[in-house]
Amino acid sequence: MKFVEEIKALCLPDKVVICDGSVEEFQKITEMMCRNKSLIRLKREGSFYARTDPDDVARNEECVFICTDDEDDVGPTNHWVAPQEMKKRLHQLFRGCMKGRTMYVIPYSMGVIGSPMAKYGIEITDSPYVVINMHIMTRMGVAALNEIEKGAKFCLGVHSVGRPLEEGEVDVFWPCCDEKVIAHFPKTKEVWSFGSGYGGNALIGKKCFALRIASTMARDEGWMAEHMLIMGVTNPQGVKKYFAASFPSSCGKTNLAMMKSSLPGWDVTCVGDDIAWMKFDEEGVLRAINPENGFFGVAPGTSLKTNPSAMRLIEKNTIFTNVALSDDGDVWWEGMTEKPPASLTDWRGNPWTPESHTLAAHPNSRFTAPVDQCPVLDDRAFDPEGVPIEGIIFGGRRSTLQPLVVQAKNWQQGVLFGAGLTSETTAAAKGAVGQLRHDPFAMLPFCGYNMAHYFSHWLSLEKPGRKMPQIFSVNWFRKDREGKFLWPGFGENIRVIKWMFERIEEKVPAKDEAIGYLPVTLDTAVEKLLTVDRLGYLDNIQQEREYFSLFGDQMPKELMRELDEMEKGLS
Ligand code: OXD
Ligand code: MN
Repeated sequence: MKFVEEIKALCLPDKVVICDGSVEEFQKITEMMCRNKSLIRLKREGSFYARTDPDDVARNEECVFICTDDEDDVGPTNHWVAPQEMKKRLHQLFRGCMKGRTMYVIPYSMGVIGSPMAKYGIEITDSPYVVINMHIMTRMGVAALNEIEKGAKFCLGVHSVGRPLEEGEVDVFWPCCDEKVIAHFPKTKEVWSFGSGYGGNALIGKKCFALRIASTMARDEGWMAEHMLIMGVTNPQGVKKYFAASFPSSCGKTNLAMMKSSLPGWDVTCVGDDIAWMKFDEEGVLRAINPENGFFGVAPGTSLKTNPSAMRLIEKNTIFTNVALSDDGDVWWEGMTEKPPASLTDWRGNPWTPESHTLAAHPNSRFTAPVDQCPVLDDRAFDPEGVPIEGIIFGGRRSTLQPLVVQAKNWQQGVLFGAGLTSETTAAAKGAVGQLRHDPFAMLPFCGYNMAHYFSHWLSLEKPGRKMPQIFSVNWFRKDREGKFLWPGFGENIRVIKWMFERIEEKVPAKDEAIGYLPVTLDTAVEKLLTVDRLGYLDNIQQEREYFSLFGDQMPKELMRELDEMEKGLS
């Protein structure tokens, strides 16, 4: 592979390893990392612990660039740099950046190898942490390389932590660099990521390829690459429906995807928790796959109460990053147990006790665990044709206004639900937490092209003969005046899903409101969550208008008309 030679000549690593994806390879790298103290073997079977540099704990949205010939192609919500200019900067940054390190070449597949919906990638990295995470998160190694050698197209990712080692220099436990750049080239399907080892920045298969680059491919080829979980829901009669649900980062996708239903006879099974690739088949059915092979989940808040399946998922073969370490070589995080252990080592490596005034685990600490260990894995999770999606859910973290659940009256209104998604920011990205921001389709950090064109793409998917899924919006996060959550969430969310399921079957009535269809009643305790705050909504519409004006004349007229209709209905 000529490009490997070229990248080697640019980055000047000491050694090149072509990864085969084997268990032995995983063992060899983890052993080497344990020896050099960048990884700690845990008491849990086959599990490890990594601690990052305190400044490399989340996605760096400010450092993400989309490089296209025409600036209009990326729109006002992305950072644009001309390809030649970015390549010049990258060549300076990457020159000699792997000195003293090993350069790993990782061939991988997103999706089951051979699936008509699978796509291939090669990530070149100097981070062994990235290699062991890619082992879990993707289908990597010989089989993927075979497909590429047979001629399958692939996305090339070049990644460096950006910290060359001088002769004889001892490495730090988490090498990274203050200067970070994550540059995407949709035309050539290339990603160059420099300076960070954090998952969302460094595991190129995930956000960079499966969302940013894939969204541009989906636009060109008529499919969808979405920041969505995929779940199966079975009712007491044994009828199953699949839903895809879009929530911003760290808003409970993993919990919803593995939910333990509180309603007898209703069951949830998991296909994926973060990304969905979806395409209408010849019968007009929307088919979805989870392109990932692992979960890169947020640890804090995960417990036997909130997500018992996730707790079982991570019992073995899991990499934990930035959680707290217990004295007996296990892990802990806020929310795992009601009472914290008497003594821990925190995510920064300092001694910690319940009297400490700091968090033991970083709020964006993570677990990386294999999909096939999920105890509620759907029996069609690896179906190469994908599962049929009948419902699409949009949800944000909003303490006010947004009712518990609303059903869109038609596809167009549903697209407006997605476009108008706003949510309070979380620790998944660097920056302030808890600030309300527009996050259309939960894709603000992940859409690889002009968001207004993305809205048009969604609108264009509705075609005669297609079985369009029903679209819903939900909000589990409404609070009362005292700041207490009004809805119990977690396993109780099944009551909302049941309503959606039965709406799809046209079995339950609904209140017809300007903002969509609402449940007549779910149960008296939630009445407050099912009323429409007319004035609040009118104000919200103004804010949406203002936000959409950012896109100027690129904004699809249909969505603006939909907004006008809603406003008229509320006045
Ligand atoms: C993730 C994210 O890691 O959205 O999934 O940040
Ligand atoms: Mn995500």
